Amino acid sequence: MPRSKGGVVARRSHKKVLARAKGYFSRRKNVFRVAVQAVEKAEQYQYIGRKQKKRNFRSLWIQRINAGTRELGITYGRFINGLSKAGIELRASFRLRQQMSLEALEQETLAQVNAAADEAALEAVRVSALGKKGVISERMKALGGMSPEERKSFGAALNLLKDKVTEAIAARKSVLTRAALDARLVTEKVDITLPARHELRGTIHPVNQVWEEVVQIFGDLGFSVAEGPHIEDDFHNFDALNMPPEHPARQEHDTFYFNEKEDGTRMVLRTHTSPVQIRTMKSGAPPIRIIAPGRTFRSDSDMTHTPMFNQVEALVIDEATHMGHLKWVLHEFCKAFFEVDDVKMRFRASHFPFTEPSMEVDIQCSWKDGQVKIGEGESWLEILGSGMVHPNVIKACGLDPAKYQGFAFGMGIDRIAMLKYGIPDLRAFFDSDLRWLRHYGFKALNVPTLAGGLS
Ligand code: 2U9
Repeated sequence: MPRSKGGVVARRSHKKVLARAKGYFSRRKNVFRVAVQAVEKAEQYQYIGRKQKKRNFRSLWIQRINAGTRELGITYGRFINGLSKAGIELRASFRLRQQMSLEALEQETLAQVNAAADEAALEAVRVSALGKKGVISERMKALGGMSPEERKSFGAALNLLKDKVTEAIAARKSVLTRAALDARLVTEKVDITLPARHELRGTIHPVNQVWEEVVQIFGDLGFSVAEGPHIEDDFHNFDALNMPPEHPARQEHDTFYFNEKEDGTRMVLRTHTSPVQIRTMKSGAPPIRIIAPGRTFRSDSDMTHTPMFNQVEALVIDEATHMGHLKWVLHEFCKAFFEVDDVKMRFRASHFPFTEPSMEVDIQCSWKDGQVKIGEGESWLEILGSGMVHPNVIKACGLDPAKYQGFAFGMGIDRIAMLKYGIPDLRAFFDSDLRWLRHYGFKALNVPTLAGGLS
């Protein structure tokens, strides 16, 4: 580096030299000589390239501060903030230095972005630049310790840099994503000659299938579907149905009762769907023409009884309904359900508290090789109970039995499913055995309709 024109001052008075070489206070000759040398050396460093040297020195200084603050576990930004809080001013030239180094930072970061070979590498570059502790983010943090003017200019440059880097990352990302996809398309091939994988489909449970069939048939006969709660009170499950407290069906061992409430009453798991008809009669005026399919519960378990079973009951109430209507509806139902042209039916006198007269209904069948066939032969099979609704029941629902009368019947959905589809053991219905379900189940899309066929 060329020396400044000033050069070494050749001769000066002792005093002047000593004043320049602070600290050398002595008259001794050799001390004076050392002082002269010190002054000479100091003045030799008045280079023309002093500014550049200063810049280099400050750059080094920034790096050292950075390294030092990181070692202490604090960020550069916090350090600068701390200085500012402590009232220590940093010279503007130092800030200028920071601003100038953004260009280098930009070049370096963009080079890294473009050199990223895959998405993971690109993400690493993004984190190191824009992540929480990334170089750009750290500089952002340092803005807090600057004067408003410095913050304005340095902040604007920093934001510009951030935008450039973000854009470059996005552009590189789309290139890399496309390249990754292309690479996958080259290596991954779909072998369309492979046989299709067998799809395991569930089946419709026979109870649901029969339920739908029954709804279809009665829907066609003009009935609508009514539903009600599984947990009932005594009135809807027993009292309104003309079942006095001493009736055997109300006994503890036949019925699932809940614990007593504070008022001494207790709820019950409905033992039949009849409460649904009671609720329908109470809430709407006749004519009534409903079926009530649903779950019912009784404390019973053997080959033909399960504690939960499904029933469908029907109720028709009008001013002139009679037993002829009941017989016709049941005959139509049996023909449609068992899919036969005709079937003989037998009405046997019986007793139910809620109907008077009451009848159990049998249908004609034949037995061959242990298999039952409906609509032929000389045998009879009981399939349901029925009757004309008891006047006490009509009265309990707020209707006048002198004006309204009707019929009702009930049957087990599970039972008629067993009969129609030759299923021997009722208990298997509720075992959830997949082999059983696959064997007796129905295809999901074969929805039963009268037009398309029930089964
Ligand atoms: C109201 C009035 C009368 C419904 C009826 C039967 C006869 C009957 C059983 C068949 C087999 C139930 O599933 S099963 O155990 N049902 O025998 N049910 S008459 O009578 C009613 C219902 C509601 C208001």
